[in-house]
Amino acid sequence: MKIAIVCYPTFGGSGVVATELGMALAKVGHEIHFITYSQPVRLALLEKNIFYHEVDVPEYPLFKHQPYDLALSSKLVDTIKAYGIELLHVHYAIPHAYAGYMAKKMLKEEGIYIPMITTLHGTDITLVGSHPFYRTAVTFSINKSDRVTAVSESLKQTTYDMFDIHREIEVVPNFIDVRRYEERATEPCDRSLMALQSETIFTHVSNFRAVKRVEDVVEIFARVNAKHPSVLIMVGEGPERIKAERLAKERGVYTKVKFLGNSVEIDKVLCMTDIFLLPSSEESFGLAALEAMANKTAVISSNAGGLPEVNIHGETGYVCNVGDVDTMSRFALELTEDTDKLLQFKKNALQAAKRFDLPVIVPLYERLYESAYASRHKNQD
Ligand code: GMT
Repeated sequence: MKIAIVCYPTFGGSGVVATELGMALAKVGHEIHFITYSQPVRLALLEKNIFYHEVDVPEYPLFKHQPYDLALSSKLVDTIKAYGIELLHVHYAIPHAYAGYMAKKMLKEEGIYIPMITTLHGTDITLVGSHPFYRTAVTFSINKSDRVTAVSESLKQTTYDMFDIHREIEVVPNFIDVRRYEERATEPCDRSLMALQSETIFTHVSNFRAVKRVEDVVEIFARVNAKHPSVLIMVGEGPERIKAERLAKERGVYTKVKFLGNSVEIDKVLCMTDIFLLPSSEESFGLAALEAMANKTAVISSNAGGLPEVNIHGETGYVCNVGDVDTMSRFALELTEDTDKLLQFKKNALQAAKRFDLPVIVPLYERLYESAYASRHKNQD
């Protein structure tokens, strides 16, 4: 099938999922067209069946805000016609589902029927989409999509709770390619690059937005480190990084916290990690936790959103109430001191990650595409 994928190309879970999905679909013979404003960070362009079309938004002095959704819908129509694309999959409701709907309507005028799948990723619903300035258009474009998916049961329920949605939302979780991690397992994982033999390695990966609660990460680490010497690796960039650095200084652990920025070596970091910390106040799924688990890392997370669907309390790590730094620190210390349990949790983490393996999840999208395509003439209101 010829499929257009629209996503945010920058570092961030929704773009990563969309890119990995497109690359996996291309490998099994689908023709994939990424339509974004810059090249997605994880996209390998020189691969069979992969095409990339950049959306350009020309500047004009009259505009206070550049009309990206207008440029995107135009680009969608032109690309879909030029390449004979059969289906559109938009990731992140804002503004992609809205622009996609406009493209559909324009194409219909020319007798071209394009089904649109919208995948909801989290903040497009919980943070941005529910804002009163966006809510009406987000509700409309979700209701007008041919198929809607959410990345967890939790996000599906939240969407029904927050919006007036009168259509089916299917859950298709985030995924990882377990084989890729298993192949790499033979590569040496040099912990001595980051820590002493006796130290436990903690890691956090995110875009350092307020929802990630990066100060909780530093606080948990500082409390553990006071009793059991450890190292904390912080991967990512974002507005809250400065607060995390400040707290690390105040708590006297600055030299033990390594801020790596937007690293392209996340897997190398995760491979040497013992415990992954994700205390988010909102997390529709927690792809970062899943990637950590595939790297045999125990996870201490909050119970926000879909995290309890990924991290299994008492088996792959611990799940605690948002902001309960006391309990998270207690569990973290317990694992640093009980190496047998830590080892068991790390093994369990990989097993649990296999529930979300690529060969399990990607066919769910393919089935959805097939059924949407088969009924494309019916859903063109
Ligand atoms: O976590 C972020 O802030 C990035 C965000 C995104 O949209 O790029 O991630 C969201 O989508 C991911 C992929 O579906 C999920 O794994 C993340 O849990 C989700 N983030 C939040 O809900 C905060």
